[in-house]
Amino acid sequence: MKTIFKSLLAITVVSLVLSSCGNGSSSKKGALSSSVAEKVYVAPGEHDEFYAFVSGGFSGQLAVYGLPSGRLFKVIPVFSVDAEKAYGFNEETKPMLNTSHGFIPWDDSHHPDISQTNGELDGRYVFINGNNTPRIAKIDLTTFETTEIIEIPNSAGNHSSSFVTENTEYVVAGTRFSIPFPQRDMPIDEYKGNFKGALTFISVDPKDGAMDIKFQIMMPGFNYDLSHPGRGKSHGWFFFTTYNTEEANSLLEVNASQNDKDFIAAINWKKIEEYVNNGGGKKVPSRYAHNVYSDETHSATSTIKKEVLIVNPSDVPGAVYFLPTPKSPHGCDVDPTGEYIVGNGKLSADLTIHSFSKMIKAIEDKKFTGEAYGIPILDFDAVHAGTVKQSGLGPLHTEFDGKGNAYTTFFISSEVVKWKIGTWEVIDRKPTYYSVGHLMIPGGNSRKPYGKYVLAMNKITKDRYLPTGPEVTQSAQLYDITGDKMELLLDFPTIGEPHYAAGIPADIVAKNSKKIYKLEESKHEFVTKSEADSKVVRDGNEVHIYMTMIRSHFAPDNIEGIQVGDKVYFHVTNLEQDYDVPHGISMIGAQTSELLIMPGQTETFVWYPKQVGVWPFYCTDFCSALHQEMQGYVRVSPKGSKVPIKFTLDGDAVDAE
Ligand SMILES: [Cu+2]
Repeated sequence: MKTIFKSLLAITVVSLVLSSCGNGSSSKKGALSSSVAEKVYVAPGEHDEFYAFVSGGFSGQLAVYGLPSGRLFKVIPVFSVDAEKAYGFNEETKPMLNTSHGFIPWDDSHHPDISQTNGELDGRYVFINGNNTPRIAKIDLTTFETTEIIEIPNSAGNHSSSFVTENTEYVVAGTRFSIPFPQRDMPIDEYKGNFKGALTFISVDPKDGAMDIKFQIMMPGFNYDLSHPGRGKSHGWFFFTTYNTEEANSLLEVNASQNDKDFIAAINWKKIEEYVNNGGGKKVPSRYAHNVYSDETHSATSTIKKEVLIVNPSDVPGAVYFLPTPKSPHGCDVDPTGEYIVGNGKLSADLTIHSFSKMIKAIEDKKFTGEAYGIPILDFDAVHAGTVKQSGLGPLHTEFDGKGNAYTTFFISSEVVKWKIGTWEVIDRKPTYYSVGHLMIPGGNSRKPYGKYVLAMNKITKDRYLPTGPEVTQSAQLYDITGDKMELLLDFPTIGEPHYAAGIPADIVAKNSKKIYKLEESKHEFVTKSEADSKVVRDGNEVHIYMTMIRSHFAPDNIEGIQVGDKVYFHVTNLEQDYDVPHGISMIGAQTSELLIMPGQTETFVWYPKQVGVWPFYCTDFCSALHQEMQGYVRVSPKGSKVPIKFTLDGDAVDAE
């Protein structure tokens, strides 16, 4: 074992040194050649061909880039508060970050996946997982906003998530860490046999996209690393890589690398769905939050759910099998035809490919070599389709171009390797700068990949950009894959860790993009639909300001009668009904962020005045030539003062009562 680690380490060092040296003249030639520049140049005012939704990793967000330009369009806040957009700061979105552990302002987001119809990208939603406090989020691609988050109970390190089946019947989440089930106070060294791994199938309503946990399969206490749905002939199945089939609970780098082979778990979810629909499974108490944002009320609600349906795999014969796969497999990828399941053993130099047809035959012929916790282990030779030999070091993930080729990343040898499905021969390899994790081909998770580009997402950039102190950017690299050989076109920096991405032709999404929220349709509890309706209302020590904003003033803009110790709600409606005219508002001393309010939208922040005086507020989004005039004052009197509530509308003073 130790020798393997030492030699891997030695090769890592050598390859990093080599790739650093190679970063001189040869790559400059590539990047500066005019034909390459033309391929990524999107002229001013023109649009990119693809959207790329790139995970922000430990930033907890999702970034939207254009390809091939690599231009950043938007950072969509998902699992982390975002002061720029007031996500998690305003009263409307705070419930989105509620969990069974209370309000959680951050998470680690990893794997975006786009909704599908008939195995093809339909561009309605992007789903993404939060690893740390297990959650799945849904982003609506008409508004590019997070509109639903569901917490995953009985789960931890939610890593083999979030991947959709070919009609978006389910978005699936698998636990990385197994934990006691039910969760309880117990000695950690009694892990083996007592900890369980939950694989969670979240149904997605075909009409409105509403998510709900349909069932959880309670698997043996392995680590479930990544997953992919079957498609085409294997639609109805889902595949998960496992590691730590040793069920070690300490020093996993050694203790979880003992078995020569771990497994890919093959789950016949259609069979389990049928079992559940016929009353199978057992409801068990589990607390988890389900948070939904409504476009009608511009507000989110959080509901704590109390039970979940658990399925024990040995209760559904024929639904779950293990495919032996060498050396702690990480990536688990299914080709566009649904026939091949690629398992990348991260401690192996080879890629192992299983055949779905052979798997079905082996199941029929009962070619088992044993069982684990009642789950049959299929004979390796009976399911094995082929091996890509000595293809690189540290294979992680594979994507497909839809033309019979696969592309696999190698973390240790820092490269993307192109190989042929069926002959398993390596066709091409190109270095990445450096230590690539995932890669993405638009539609690469579907039956119809758009095999024009591959995007490699790198963990280390070292000398690739101007230095910015000890912390330097992470990056993505774009390759043209239309020819036999891959061609590196572009490097661009990313936010957070560009963990994984999902890409889609822009024309599928752009036409549905919403431009404004219609004011007359707003059902926000505190909407103010015209300036004349603006008001200030005191209710005990709470004050509600119903405020409007339009170029270039607030109504009301002078408010008196506020007292130290009050809780002041600013409910602010943007009356604009034009595309791209947001306004912002911020209040001195407010312990929250600004609000950034889209046309027709209402948002709320709370201000606790602590000091007597006259305090200004202003518009934070440069909205017009008179943006600097867009301001107002709040007069704060001592607690118990006799100053009445008073405000100005259209320059005239109005008494509240
Ligand atoms: Cu403004």
